[in-house]
Amino acid sequence: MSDDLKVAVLGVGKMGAFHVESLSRRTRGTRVTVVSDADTARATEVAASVGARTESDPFAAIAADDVDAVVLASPGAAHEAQVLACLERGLPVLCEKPLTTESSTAYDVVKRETALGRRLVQVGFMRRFDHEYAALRELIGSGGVGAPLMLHCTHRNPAVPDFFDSEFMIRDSVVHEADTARFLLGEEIAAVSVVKGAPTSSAPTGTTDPMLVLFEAESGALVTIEIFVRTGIAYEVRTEVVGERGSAMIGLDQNLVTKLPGGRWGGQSSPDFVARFGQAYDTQMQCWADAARAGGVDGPGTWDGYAAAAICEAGVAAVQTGGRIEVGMGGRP
Ligand code: ISE
Repeated sequence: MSDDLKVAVLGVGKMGAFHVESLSRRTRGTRVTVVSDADTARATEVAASVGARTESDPFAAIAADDVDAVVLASPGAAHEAQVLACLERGLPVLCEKPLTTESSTAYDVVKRETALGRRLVQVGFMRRFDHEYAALRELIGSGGVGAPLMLHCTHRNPAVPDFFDSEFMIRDSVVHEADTARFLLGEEIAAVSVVKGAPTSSAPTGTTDPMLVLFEAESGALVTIEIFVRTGIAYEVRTEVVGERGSAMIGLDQNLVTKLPGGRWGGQSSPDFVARFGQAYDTQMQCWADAARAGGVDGPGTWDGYAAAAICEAGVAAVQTGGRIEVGMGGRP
């Protein structure tokens, strides 16, 4: 107990509250000591559920003596200053995406961490810890399908709030496909195009949902992404790789398939991303906590957060202009 990693969780909306539970009940060697949220009643409720204290100022939480490491699930606009404060204090941090809201500020974070000479920031691209994605990467890396030529990604949410417009769909949802593509292909994305089709009738005026996004990787490999966040059905995330010598697919919801009286046959789809990626979130947390106890991090880092931000910026420009936008990335500092 006394050797537990003492963690502050900043932001306890849906994701932050999930992380508090994970750190308190499912992760070995961790304890949530401090919870902070602009909604103080919410912070008090979540903190009380795990015996933590609250701190209204997130920077006071980062500076506190009873904090060894920080999980950031605060709004994206708050990340830059909070991550920099963690770097300043030398604290390992797990930062939910986005690393920062602009690629220029994400690059500043990359430079600041590089100047420190040690990796302290992990970005919450949890799919990398999902066993299906890990298996697909292993297959591709071992040459199991030959050279990968195409990825086909399907990304569907059952419902989202009205503020989720076409640009937000890129920044909040397609961002995962940006990291997935880089993770699976092992290379950078060079250009992004977006084709807007007929919107579903439940999309607010001015929002094109669904859209088709195309990434061109540096090697020329192509990544197609169907992004559709108001299907009204279920949370569905599938990825297929097509290589020179075979193809492979993940995300088929094939956990339990039943045959029941009355000729009913079928399985159960996931209602949301926490249900679909619960294992990945918990595995991510355990890996991060183990590395944080040793003073570092082990997973996607600031460079990955920066690359995803640059790809999304190109994606947003593609939504706005209808053109093919090259991804502008600086070199590694
Ligand atoms: C949400 O914010 C997530 O991060 C989920 O993983 C993603 O699938 C969903 O589309 C986003 O809205």
